Amino acid sequence: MSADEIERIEPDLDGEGLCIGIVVSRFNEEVGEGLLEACTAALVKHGVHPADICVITVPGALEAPLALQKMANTDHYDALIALGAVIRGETYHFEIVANESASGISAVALDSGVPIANGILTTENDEQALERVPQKGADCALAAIEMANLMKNLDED
Ligand code: INI
Repeated sequence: MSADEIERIEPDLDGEGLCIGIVVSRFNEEVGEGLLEACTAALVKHGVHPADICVITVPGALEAPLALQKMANTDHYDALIALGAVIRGETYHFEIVANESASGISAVALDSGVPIANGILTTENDEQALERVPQKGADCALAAIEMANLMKNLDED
């Protein structure tokens, strides 16, 4: 067997025709809105039509999994994105919020089969969160597009 017989599916970052749902936590609103701006700019830059993007907001990161589950179950979205921030600060239940929201988001993706890019930052303070906003927002857009195209590609086989 020669190496060129091995099938390899390359990342496809063309967002044309994809429907993307975004859930934003309002708990740390400045961070959430910054992530949303960076994320939607990257989605559009990669070909996603603005009319194919739906944004909803939830009070906090703990509410994100249920909203994502509802969106996933519509069968309308090719990928979903969760945005927000869990900031340690003075919050004694930081670990609970951070861990439960992350595991809830993973569970929704695995149960529904709809890919979810997790852009819920977990940081020590506001400064760290704001610093990560532009990169994380754009990274989530690309992860959502790549995974949506990968799922479509694997479904075709
Ligand atoms: N929600 C967040 O999105 N980020 C946080 O930092 C946070 N802290 O620190 O508590 C937070 N808590 C709220 C939580 O997500 C729920 O909205 C709340 O418990 C009501 O269910």
